Amino acid sequence: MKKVYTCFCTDVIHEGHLNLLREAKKYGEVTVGILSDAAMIKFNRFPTITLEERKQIVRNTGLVSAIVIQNEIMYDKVIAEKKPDFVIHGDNWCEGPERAIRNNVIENLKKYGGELIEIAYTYNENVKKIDDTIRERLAMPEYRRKRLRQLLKLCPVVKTIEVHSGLTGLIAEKTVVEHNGELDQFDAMWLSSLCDSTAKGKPDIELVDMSSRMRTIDDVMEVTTKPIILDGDTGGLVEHFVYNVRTLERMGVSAIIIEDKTGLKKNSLFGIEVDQVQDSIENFCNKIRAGKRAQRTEEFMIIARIESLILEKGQEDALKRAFAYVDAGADAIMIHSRKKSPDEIFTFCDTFRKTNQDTPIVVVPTSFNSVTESELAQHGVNIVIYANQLTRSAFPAMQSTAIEILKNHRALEVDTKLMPFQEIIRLIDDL
Ligand code: SPV
Ligand code: MG
Repeated sequence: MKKVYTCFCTDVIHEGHLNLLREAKKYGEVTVGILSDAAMIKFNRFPTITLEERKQIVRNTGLVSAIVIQNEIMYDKVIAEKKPDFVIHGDNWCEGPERAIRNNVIENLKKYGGELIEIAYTYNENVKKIDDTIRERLAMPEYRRKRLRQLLKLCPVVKTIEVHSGLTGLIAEKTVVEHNGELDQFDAMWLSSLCDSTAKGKPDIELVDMSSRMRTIDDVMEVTTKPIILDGDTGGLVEHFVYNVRTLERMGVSAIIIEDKTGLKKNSLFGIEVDQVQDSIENFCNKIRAGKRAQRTEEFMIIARIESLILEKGQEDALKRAFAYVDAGADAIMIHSRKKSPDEIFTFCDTFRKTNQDTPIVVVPTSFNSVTESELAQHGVNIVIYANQLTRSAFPAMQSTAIEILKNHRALEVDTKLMPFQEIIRLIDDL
């Protein structure tokens, strides 16, 4: 009997999968690899059912001889181990980043003369409906809210990108990159106060109020499924904060980060160039406690952001605050710095981790941007936020286009720098 292998990363078996398995059976004994959660989230959607359940739905088809777990996106290991005579796959992986997986399979099969069989992917109304239903499920508050905690268990670093509109949400949602034979995508979205304010032409001083921020969250949520971390500025008055926690939780936001400043908040990247007042440990702990008491699910996270290094109060103050905020119930801490070098962040993380190995640490490497995610992870960081780079790249591009049109009194000169309008139309999904 010849050996046939295929890998599934799906939460549902539809007629397309059944077609593929029936076809596979014609070639021999079929083994199905179930892609692990950690591998699946690198290029696909977050699973809505467990690995065990995914195994079960494949077993229930009655069409497979064996099921294995495939832990890596690329097939090197599984093909070396199983030496299948045939790998079978739908022909929908010839375009886009998944092409890298196809190339990898071809390379591996070539080593011993294995063969790739591609069958026409089943596109029809029913399959599309099933696909849409899963996508919609992922966008629902009860699925989205808990996702950050799930990611913290799955990923060495939760890679988070700034969003401030439906369009930037789509970029965070859909960008998958193939680089050096690996696929990757962002895990979560950061609703930055700086960029949300900037998009509205306003300063980052808590002037854009919570109702407006929630409007932005809603725009992002309409077109995405990934979890949202809200930049909650200072959290405002305790009496207001508790209401906002409930609302955000109900909307399906996963976490709010509040910073330990009081009075007129200014952006941290100004540091001590402007007047900024740090809150007392006691007041800020009261705010954290009140927020934790107000929330209704176990899933929502309140993350305490420590501004001691920004305000040049030193490591000791930062650490004292970190431990106090964790004791008050903070689900994670964020430590911020505006130094070019990541050294003060490393020192803080290393010292904090000597006492506390569990509380997630969040960082925003805007100034210390030479540091890599894996270096940060080695120092115990769990969430890395790219807090403003989308806004900072879009603004100069738009400004230069405006200048060129004004200079030339027509738009021809800028055309080569623009996304073709056929593409921008296709960016938005049809219902
Ligand atoms: C933001 O993105 O609004 C932040 C991060 O709060 S920072 O701008 O670095 O303060
Ligand atoms: Mg902010």
